[in-house]
Amino acid sequence: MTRAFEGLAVALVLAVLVTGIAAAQPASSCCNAPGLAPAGPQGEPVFQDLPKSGKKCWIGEVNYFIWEFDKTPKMGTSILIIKLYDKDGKQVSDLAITGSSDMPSMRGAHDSGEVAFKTNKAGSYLLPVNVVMPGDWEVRLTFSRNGIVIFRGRITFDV
Ligand SMILES: [Cu+2]
Repeated sequence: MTRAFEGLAVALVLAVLVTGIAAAQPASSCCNAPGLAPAGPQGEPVFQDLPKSGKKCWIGEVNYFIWEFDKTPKMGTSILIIKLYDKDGKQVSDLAITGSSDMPSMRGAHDSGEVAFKTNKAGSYLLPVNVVMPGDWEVRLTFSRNGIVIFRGRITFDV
């Protein structure tokens, strides 16, 4: 086999692998990615739309979580609460979660930056979200295990 031909063969195998991964992970699907955090065409992180408050969001097959606000978000500070569970339904807190809030329609104007959730005694994750203007809001969530991002999702709401 010539060197050029070997290179082509490797490229083909890689293309098949990448296509296979992409097919298994439709960008529109939520919470069933098998522990992978997909990236967009430029390598930018992709935040999957999360189901409604109170619904299970699976992270691969190992964990799921449920999100809710302490009260319906309005002007001022609301607390975003995430309860993380293992596959058997036992509440756990062994992942690191960060959140960043902003208004998608005026991206960057109220960007909170990436802030780590804190856990309370019960092991629930808490993040204050500061709503400073009526309109469309988004919180982007990043879940990591041992410093490696395993899931990204986004919550949207209107105030
Ligand atoms: Cu605004």
